[in-house]
Amino acid sequence: MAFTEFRPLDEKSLIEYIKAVPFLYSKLGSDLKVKEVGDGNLNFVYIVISHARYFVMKQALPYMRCIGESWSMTKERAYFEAVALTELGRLSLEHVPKVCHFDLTMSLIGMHYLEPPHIIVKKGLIAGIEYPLLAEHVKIRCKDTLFHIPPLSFHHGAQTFAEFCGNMELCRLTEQVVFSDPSKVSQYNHWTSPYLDRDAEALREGNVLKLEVAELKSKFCERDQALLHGDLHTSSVMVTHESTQVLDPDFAFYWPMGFDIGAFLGNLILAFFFAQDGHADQVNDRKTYKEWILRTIEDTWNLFNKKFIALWDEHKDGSGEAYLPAIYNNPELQQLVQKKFMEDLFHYTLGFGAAKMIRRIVDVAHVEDFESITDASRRADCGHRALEVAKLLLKERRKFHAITELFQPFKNSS
Ligand code: ADP
Ligand code: SR1
Repeated sequence: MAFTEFRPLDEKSLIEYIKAVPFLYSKLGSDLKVKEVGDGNLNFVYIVISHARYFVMKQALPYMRCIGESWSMTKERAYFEAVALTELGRLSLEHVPKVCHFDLTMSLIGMHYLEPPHIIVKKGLIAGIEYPLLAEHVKIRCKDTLFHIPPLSFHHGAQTFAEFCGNMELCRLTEQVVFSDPSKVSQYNHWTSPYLDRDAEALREGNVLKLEVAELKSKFCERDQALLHGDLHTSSVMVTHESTQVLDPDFAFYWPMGFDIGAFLGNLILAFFFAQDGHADQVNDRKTYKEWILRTIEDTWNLFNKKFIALWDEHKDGSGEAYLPAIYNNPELQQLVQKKFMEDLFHYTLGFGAAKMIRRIVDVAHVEDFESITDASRRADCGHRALEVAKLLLKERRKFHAITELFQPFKNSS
């Protein structure tokens, strides 16, 4: 069977495809089993098992998996995911699965299989598993990919930048679902009704909130600061106790860097409320686990902050344009500049994180931590409390100077 035109694959036709592609056939042979395991919002993911090895094939169809054909979406997203996996993998080799095959016509990526016990972080959080190296690894991955921005060091090329400008449809989608849909009536918005009806209405009516969201959205649209993953939530990361792997960067684009760190921290804050309060029972009140989540949130930011400054110091006489040594080579001024830069980044991180929390409670794409709480009133109670915290972060974020200040009230009450 020739695969010269796009066609959606299934478990059977993927085997035909592999047999028809010499590189894959030589690696995997013909005695194959295939299982579709996709659980994300957008794409289809197949685990291919041959006697010799496991492999992953991921196909983008011209619509969104979680909605169906009524929400069409470019299948070219697979191209940007493949380029982003390669580029982000080049910057942070140990934390990204390797791409081994890409077929533009079929919108199909072949990549290394992350073998068990790798598990999606979100599922680990629901199960109450601690990952001692998670904050350290996310810090490494973030500093590897985020430090290389023009003002500080010239590492990303104009060609890569130009390439990602083609990923406009997914940019628009992010602008819509993160920054606009929660503030208005939108076709696919949903929440735990009737419990959260009033909360959803408050989001649509709050002028102060809308002002803050407008500022964040402008910043998001205007600032091409660094190549981001673009969707760095806790379902985009697979972990074991020793390994942390970031996958699924089909939303990759040049955006303000606080959007990636904010997404990760925002999702951990959601887990603090949902996965823990919503899933606690008489056997396990999850108190110790909640403490670990808070520690991971604090460590992720603090370790990243420290490493970022260290890299900046190391490169202060380098090719970065914004802080020329001839002007800023004075330790006191250098410190002031760094403090201002990091504080600004911190405030945007909190703002973006809060916007991401809100959208997961009221827009089209919810999170498993939340959805898996079967009791609606309990789920709504967690959602309500998470929304209150997200709104506070949106409005008051500039008053916080350290991440430890954020969680003081929860440390006393958790
Ligand atoms: P989507 O783009 O639809 O969000 P994901 O990239 O998140 O899809 O993948 C969906 C699921 O497939 C993940 O939750 C994970 O369980 C599995 N998966 C994806 N890539 C790999 C991989 N390289 N190794 C093992 N499992 C994977
Ligand atoms: C309709 S929005 C679908 C969502 O799924 C992806 O994981 C992104 O988070 C996107 O916003």
